[in-house]
Amino acid sequence: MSERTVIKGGTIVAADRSYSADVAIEGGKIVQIGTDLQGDKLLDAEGCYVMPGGIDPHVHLEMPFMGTHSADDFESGTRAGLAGGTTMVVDFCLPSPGQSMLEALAAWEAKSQRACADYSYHMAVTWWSEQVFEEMEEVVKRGINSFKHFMAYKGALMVEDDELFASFQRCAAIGALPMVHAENGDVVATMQEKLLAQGLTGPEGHGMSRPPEVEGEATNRAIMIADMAGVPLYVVHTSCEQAHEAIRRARQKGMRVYGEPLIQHLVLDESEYRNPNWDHAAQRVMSPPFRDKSHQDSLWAGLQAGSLQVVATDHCAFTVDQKRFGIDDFTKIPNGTGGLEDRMPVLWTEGVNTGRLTPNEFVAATSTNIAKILNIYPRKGAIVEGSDADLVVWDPKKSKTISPATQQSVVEYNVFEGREVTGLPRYTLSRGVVAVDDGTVCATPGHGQFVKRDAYPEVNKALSKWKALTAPRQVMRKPENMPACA
Ligand code: DUC
Ligand code: ZN
Ligand code: ZN
Ligand code: ZN
Repeated sequence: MSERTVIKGGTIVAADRSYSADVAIEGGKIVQIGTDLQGDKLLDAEGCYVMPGGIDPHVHLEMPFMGTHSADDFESGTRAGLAGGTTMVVDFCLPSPGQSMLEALAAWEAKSQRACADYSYHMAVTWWSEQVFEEMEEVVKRGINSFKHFMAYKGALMVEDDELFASFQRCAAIGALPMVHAENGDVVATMQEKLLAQGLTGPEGHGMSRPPEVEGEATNRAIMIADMAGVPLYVVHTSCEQAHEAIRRARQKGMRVYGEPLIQHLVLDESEYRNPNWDHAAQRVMSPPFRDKSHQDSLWAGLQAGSLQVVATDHCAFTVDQKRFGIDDFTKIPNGTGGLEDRMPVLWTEGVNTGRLTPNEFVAATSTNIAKILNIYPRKGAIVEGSDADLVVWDPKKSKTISPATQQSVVEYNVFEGREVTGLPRYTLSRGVVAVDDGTVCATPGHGQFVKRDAYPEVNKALSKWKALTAPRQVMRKPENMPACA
């Protein structure tokens, strides 16, 4: 018989309620929840919350991008996640324009072999053709039920509106969820050119070239196109009120639109780009850029009201030297920041400890809502018998100051550096195996497994077809049959 681990004396915090109970684990699964449980191995959760492990729905590990590769790979990335209580990541498989999705998928599978925690992929639609149309169905069969579209990065990853519409309709037909990076890529490209022509080459130009209007417009456009295709929509890295407003309005009309703020946008603002130290500013360059503080209030309000559902990181870390590719031209600074290790401690500190979120809402935003939206609930995101034992024993009193010296990411800096956080894992368990023990990461490369995410069930598909375009039902009348005008 397999070893039985029992997490003892904690308070279970689920998305819907909190209660005191022990949790017994065997064979990587939760097998019993109750009081006074016994086991071969006991983990003390006295004074702690026992929560579903975090799921980060948006990371880029070892991704070829802007002439380089993001610096954290599946090993360092998942280690970072585990250190901060995140037990699953969803990466983006990114075919280069013209490349087969299945070929790109094979490359991603090879890169994922050293993952320390479970993982899944979203597939990016970076170009459009008959082949892409055909391959999308095969991708879903392989357990990837979401497709990401870039509305920005003109001349590289960006897709046009006709391609978006075609792909969204395809998603509707095969039971997949479309996602968008919503920024108007044409406007961004024009603004970049203008700023560079004026001699503005520093990182402050990054934010100026991508104002909130650029994101609000693209978010609204994607929502309307999804509505016409009759498919739900997931908007990644919602960073501003303009985008949030479009999502709020759509939801109020009954559309299934999901919004994903990043932990970076919740707590960091545009003043970072005016730091006189070039490296400091460039290290914060990501898209969408950091906004002024008023947008943070909007994002927090969205999490409280439920108009925004999940918190992610878009973890896409680059080293100091990689960032310096853009020393003479801000458009060449690789876009991206880290955050995998810090998402949960920072959200707990700034959300729960300030009273903005309840512990249950924290669990919903970091795990349960994500599992539901991505169709892996209750295998992930839940503490119920039969679920994977991806768990975090969370010590709400444990503190640290965030520092690159102690982080798992391979980059030399951290955008949250110097921030004090209170609320950290005592233990993180990946399918029942202790991967973090009081700050020490003891994760095993290769332990992580691919999590298949099935196509959405018929009932969800039917519910989402609120305005799907259908063929006209009425046959055109011949002139001789037409009734006279009144
Ligand atoms: N934005 C980033 O900052 N990095 C990766 C991709 C993206 O859209
Ligand atoms: Zn993006
Ligand atoms: Zn600095
Ligand atoms: Zn991203």
